[in-house]
Amino acid sequence: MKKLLNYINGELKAPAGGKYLDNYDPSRGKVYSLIPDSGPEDVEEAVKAAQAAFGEWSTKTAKERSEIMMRVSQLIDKNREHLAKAESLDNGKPLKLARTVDIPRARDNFAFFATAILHDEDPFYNMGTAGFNYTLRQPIGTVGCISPWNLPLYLFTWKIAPALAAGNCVVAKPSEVTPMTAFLLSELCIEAGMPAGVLNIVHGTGPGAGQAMVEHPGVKAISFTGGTKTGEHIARTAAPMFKKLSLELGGKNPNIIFADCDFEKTLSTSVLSSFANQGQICLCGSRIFIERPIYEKFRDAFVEKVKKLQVGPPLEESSKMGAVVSKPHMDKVLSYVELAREEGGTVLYGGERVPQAGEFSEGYYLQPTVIEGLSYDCRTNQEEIFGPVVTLTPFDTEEEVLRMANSTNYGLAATIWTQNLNRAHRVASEVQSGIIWINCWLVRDLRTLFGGMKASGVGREGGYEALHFFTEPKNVCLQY
Ligand code: TXE
Repeated sequence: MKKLLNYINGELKAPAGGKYLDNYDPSRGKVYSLIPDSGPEDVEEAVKAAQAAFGEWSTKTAKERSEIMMRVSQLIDKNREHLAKAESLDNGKPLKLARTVDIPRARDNFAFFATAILHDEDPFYNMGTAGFNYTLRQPIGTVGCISPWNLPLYLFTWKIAPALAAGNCVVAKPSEVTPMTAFLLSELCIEAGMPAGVLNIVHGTGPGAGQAMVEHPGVKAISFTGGTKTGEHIARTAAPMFKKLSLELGGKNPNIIFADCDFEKTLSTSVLSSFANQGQICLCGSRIFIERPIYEKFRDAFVEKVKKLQVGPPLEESSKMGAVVSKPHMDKVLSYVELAREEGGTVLYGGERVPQAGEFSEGYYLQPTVIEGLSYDCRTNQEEIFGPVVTLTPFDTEEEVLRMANSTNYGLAATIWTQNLNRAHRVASEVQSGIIWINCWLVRDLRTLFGGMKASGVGREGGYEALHFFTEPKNVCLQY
């Protein structure tokens, strides 16, 4: 059984306490590797290594840091097939998705921030004879990056890359549910010649290694992506220590479809925005609101398309959906389908496990599920399910759909489908979401800001927002 190792001070090493956790292959429902169950001792060693490496790393020129980070990006690209297979096996997502989305984005995360630092500018305010002001941005020091299981390497590198590029040293913890590609990244960093201690990867549970990172006085900032409940807990721990916090949390995103939309494009994209990655993307549109004149036409066409989605083993080319990430998560998603029935919903399609043959018979496969007939304010429509489940709700007016869309505690993403651009901009300004797509979904430019409001998080990632999060700015005023 493969045993993963921590990456501390440039070396791959076992956890101090010698304890390991089972790591499951969700497509077979079987343990296929072991990961370090690290604790405070391992985190302490990682923080010490980061602190020791900070002086040299932070005083390298942007070009020097950029070159090392570009080597990591190139090695991710060179090993992309191996990384994609590892990601698919670890998370349960179709290989095609890992190959076309997850791994290329991890490569691009490193490349984007490695080059962004070669071009960034800071303000200068001239006061004439009274002098002038300049903004001096400096790295924070040792920072913590904690990431979730849905887009493992994609989100892990999206935190680590800007932190390193800005001159910080990092202690990072991937989700214990999907640790494999983070471990493989360790090996690539060693091959790339990343100096010892600049990046440290400590595997383990949230309450174990994660909590120790958040509590450690040497970790000066935390960038976290995960559940809202966990984000709340981390904020409570870190706030009294005045650590900088970036929290990317859950979502319950509205997909608002007006009658004048481009019907075919709306239909095909909505199938994707509902069920990509088995609905395990914080940006998925899980509440679909359809203007009444096209409600039945859209509903029937949507269900017809959803029925054709092939759910199967992730490595099979025909699989459009793979397995959800774990048994507990599968049970959680199924419990919400039960709740929807209790709340008066009608399951138009799905709601059951998808039996698989042979070695996959114990995998965690769920049907894409479409439900109608629920009130907009019931629990099914208010709580994050984070699985292949969407609800359909008709609406008659813009005011009504905005009231329903904005009724949850979340505010991460929204999609708007209309060809009336006045209405598109009006609804975009009114909907309480931090990321809004009009007539498209998941179109991404890494320069753009990323994040949500309300219970979806605090702060923004992406582009210069990320580099600014990972630096401390000073205003220096000089009179001469
Ligand atoms: O997240 P957790 P999970 C949502 C989704 C999902 C729920 C829980 O609804 O069902 O969150 O998912 C670490 N101190 N999203 O279990 O528990 C943990 O080890 C420090 C939305 O993955 O929040 C992991 O590395 N760290 C999200 C990371 O936090 C702690 C994507 C996320 O774990 C910790 C994924 C602690 N006390 C889930 N407790 C999105 N917005 O994309 C846990 N962790």
